[in-house]
Amino acid sequence: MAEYAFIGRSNVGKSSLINMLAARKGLAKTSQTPGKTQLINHFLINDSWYIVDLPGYGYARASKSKKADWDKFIHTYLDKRESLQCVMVLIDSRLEPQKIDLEFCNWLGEKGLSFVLIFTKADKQSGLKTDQNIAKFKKALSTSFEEIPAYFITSAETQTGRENVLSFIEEVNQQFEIPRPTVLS
Ligand SMILES: Nc1nc2c(ncn2[C@@H]2O[C@H](COP(=O)(O)OP(=O)(O)OP(=O)(O)O)[C@@H](O)[C@H]2O)c(=O)[nH]1
Ligand SMILES: [Mg+2]
Repeated sequence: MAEYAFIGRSNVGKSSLINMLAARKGLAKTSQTPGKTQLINHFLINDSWYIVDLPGYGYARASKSKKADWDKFIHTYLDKRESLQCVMVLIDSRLEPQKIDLEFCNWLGEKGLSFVLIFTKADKQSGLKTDQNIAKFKKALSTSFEEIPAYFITSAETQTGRENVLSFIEEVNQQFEIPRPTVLS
């Protein structure tokens, strides 16, 4: 089945967004403390597609070897997973462009992986501030991308963006073809 990976800096709101999209509060475990999600967790939605919750990157208190383990584990998953349709990159809408997020987008671009941007926690500041930060992020990405990927503005608190993200996933699902095993003649 088609799957969509939700990824971003630790504490950006991945698990909260997943719960908001699935309309199930305790589905993915959330926490005020960064580093909550430690594994690749699959959640089956409508018996037809998967949301994938991943551990956050850039967790400042993780040891160097733990960070390296994370990189290997997640990069391998993203690079090799055939049913992965799109990487949903979560960016904190309150912040100016962060190097770690730009680097991660560049890595996805180098690997030729499809991704969209999701600007989270939009309830935390004015719409104007959110728009300014998005404009800056797009500008920073434009130095390495010819085309800027689609983006969404969300809030797990107010449910902003829920319909838009789900419609996007539904559209991609329509195009998903189940890989068929090759029959040897
Ligand atoms: N106000 C507000 N708070 C949010 C929103 N999304 C997440 N939070 C809060 O941000 C904190 C982190 O949320 P999580 O969903 O656990 O973040 P995560 O990205 O899954 O974190 P890790 O699993 O540690 O990488 C929690 O205290 C959430 O309540 C949002 O849209 N609005
Ligand atoms: Mg999490």
